[in-house]
Amino acid sequence: MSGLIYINGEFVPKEEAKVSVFDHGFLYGDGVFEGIRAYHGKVFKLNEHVDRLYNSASVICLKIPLSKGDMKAAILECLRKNGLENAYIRPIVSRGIGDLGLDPRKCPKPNVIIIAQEWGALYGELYERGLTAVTVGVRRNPPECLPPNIKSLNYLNNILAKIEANEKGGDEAIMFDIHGCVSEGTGDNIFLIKKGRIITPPTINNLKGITRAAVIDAARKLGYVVEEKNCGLYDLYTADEIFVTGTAAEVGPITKVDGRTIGDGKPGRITKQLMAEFKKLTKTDGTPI
Ligand code: PXG
Repeated sequence: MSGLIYINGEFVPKEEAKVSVFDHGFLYGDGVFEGIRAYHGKVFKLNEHVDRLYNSASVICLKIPLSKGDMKAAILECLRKNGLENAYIRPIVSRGIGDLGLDPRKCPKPNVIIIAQEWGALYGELYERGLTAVTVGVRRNPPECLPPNIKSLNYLNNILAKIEANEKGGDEAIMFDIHGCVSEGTGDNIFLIKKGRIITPPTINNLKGITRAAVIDAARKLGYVVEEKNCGLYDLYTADEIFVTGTAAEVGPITKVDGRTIGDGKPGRITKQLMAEFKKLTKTDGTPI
């Protein structure tokens, strides 16, 4: 059986998986979600993703009507029901049905949805060649307005950046915060390497990426120095290597930024080592389905 979607405790065929037009997730982007992967019959970093989902929900005062344990069980059940071993999993919790006013108090019952489907490598042959990135004018939401740590259903900030990158012919956008510090990509965190040291922005201005944390951990275990510090446009242009990390992107090498060649224009040595290390982790780690 394939194409079964979990909605509020039931599994329904995807053609019948529907939510109301009065759901505030649809009307206002009021809700949270996660993007998780399963590799080789195991869910990668399941606990971390479920923790982040509940943290995102708690910041927007959304009470998920399921315990974390039940949420994990539902995710695993969704994979089993769909016969998936390598998959992308998207749990979504929306504010639920309300009226045409934005007040969340009018929404008594959140909707909990889990979609699971097969998914391959996001960037295809670009893992060998390297991605072309472009910096964009649109700035990442400052924490004072909407903390970028919340994985919310409102991705317009990132979508504006993606539109700009598409216009400029980039595979991915690099966003800055309002102070001119590098923030992240539209759906991934960013790392620079300079003279053998690995640098990534602190998570005040970006999503606390789970792949980011796994890669930092792996790099430190390999003996690399990893620094979490702010960097700017100059640091990008003069980096020896750049890569992005994300559940979708995995570890993706960037070989060009705004037309400047990074390093020798090929995925760098340390980047390739971390790509291999990450692949190893996805083979060995995870919660069995
Ligand atoms: N920053 C942002 C803004 C993201 O959306 C990441 C960083 C990386 O976080 P993780 O925890 O995944 O390492 C993300 C994650 C999609 C898709 O549909 C996007 C993400 C994950 C999965 C799918 O484009 N973004």
